Order: sequence, then structure tokens, then C-alpha cells
Amino acid sequence: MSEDTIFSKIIRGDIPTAFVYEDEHCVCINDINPQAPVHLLVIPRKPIPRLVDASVEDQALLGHLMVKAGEIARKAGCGEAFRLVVNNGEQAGQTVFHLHLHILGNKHYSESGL
Ligand code: IU
Repeated sequence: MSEDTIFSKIIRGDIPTAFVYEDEHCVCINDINPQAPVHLLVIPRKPIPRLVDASVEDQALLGHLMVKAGEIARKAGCGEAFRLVVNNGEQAGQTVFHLHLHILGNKHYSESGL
């Protein structure tokens, strides 16, 4: 679980990527392989590998990501219908070990799917 994931490269600008949103704490990009009509990733600049690696020091940052996810979803036109997903660990489907929130919007889910 190296710190230098593809997301760190995107955040640094090594891989030119359009940011849907950015501030001093996080960036938001379109997912390259969208699983919903709106599929955005909210990524903290701090390279926390997994959610379980976050500590109490990251509490404000995690709250910031959640608040921004809601704002970004509204601006992306899916404020009324989106899921926010965090995959933690390989068995849960995590492939990039730099914490990120998936915003999955405007997809009709008939049931919880949990
Ligand atoms: P996961 O929760 O770690 O599985 O999510 C990683 C996501 O990053 C996944 O949805 C990929 O499609 C997405 N992604 C990307 O947007 N750009 C990339 O260059 C790579 C992965 I690699």
C-alpha cells in the first residue's frame, strides 16, 4: 500500500486530469469507468490508504469530504438521488489505496442493494 498511488499522481498534476472541484483539502474527478450516470470521486489530498487508516486527527478532513460530496452532488445535478460509497480493503473492492468517496448519482436503485 504505497502512498504514491495514481490518485497522488493526479493530485500532483503528474497525470493531467480535469478537477470537477478542488480546494486545499480535496479534489474531485470524474471516475474513468463510470458505474452510474454521475460517478465522481472525492479524494483527500492527504494520502490516507484506507478509511480504517484514518485517525482522530483526520476527523475534520473526513467531515469536510462528506460536506463537499453533498455540495458537489447538488452541483452535478444529482443532489436528490445519489449514493456515497467507500470501499475499504481489497475484498470490499478497493483497488486504489488512497481513500476516496464515490458519488454515484442519477442511477435508479430499486432496493438498498446492501
Ligand atoms: P475503488 O473503490 O478503489 O475500487 O475505486 C477506484 C476507482 O478509481 C474506480 O472506480 C476506478 O474506475 C477509478 N479510477 C479512475 O477514475 N482513474 C484511474 O486512473 C484509475 C481508477 I487506475
